[in-house]
Amino acid sequence: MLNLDLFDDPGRDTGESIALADGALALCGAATSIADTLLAEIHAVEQQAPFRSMITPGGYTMSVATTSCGRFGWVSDAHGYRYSPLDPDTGKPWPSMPTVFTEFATECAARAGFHDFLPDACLINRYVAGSRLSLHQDRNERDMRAPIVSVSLGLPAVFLFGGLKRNDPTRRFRLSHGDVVVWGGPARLRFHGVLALKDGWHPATERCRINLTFRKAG
Ligand code: MD3
Ligand code: FE
Repeated sequence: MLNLDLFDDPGRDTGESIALADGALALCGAATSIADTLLAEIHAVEQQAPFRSMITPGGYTMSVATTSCGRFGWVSDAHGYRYSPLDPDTGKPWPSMPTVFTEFATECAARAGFHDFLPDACLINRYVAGSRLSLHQDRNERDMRAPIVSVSLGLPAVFLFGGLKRNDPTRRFRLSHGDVVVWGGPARLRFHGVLALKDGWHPATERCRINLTFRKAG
């Protein structure tokens, strides 16, 4: 995790926690040792619920490919963004949330002061070179008191972190393999996005980046 507003700080290393803002805590490298386990579970999920590029309400095809697991999955189409208990591509429920996902998300949330976080949705985003996520808020979850826990795997990305209004200034952070960020409280509704992924190769994911976001959707 590197704040791109600052010069490189060799002190920012695995095991450190960095407050990015009030309510946003980065746990640097917290998922590194569990990454291969998480990736094996992601491969099992995608056998049942393949990655696909959703259509935005504005009619654009997303450059990020998504799938989900858990009681609810995130879907987007001409009607809007929402959570659904069924995968629209298969007509079946989303794959269940692997126990290791739930336990890891609960533990990370607790480290940030959010105790008893029990996610019921895990959105899995897959980026290839050029994939990006434009500035948005996550506001389709029912209970805004619950945080979102994000886990970055594979190639690094530049994350844009704005304010509560779309035109507020943004800061940039590099999210690297194994970085976990817990977003809650006053940070929960801040605008954020991801710049276009640069081409590269990572031993864990080869030419892509995968981001998990654990949510309480229902
Ligand atoms: C800040 N995903 O799926 S994770 C998303 O890297 C999403 O794929 C990005 O934004 C990704 O909605 C960013 C970091 C993140 C997730 C949720 C947030 C940051 C957040 C919610 C509120 C504030
Ligand atoms: Fe988001």
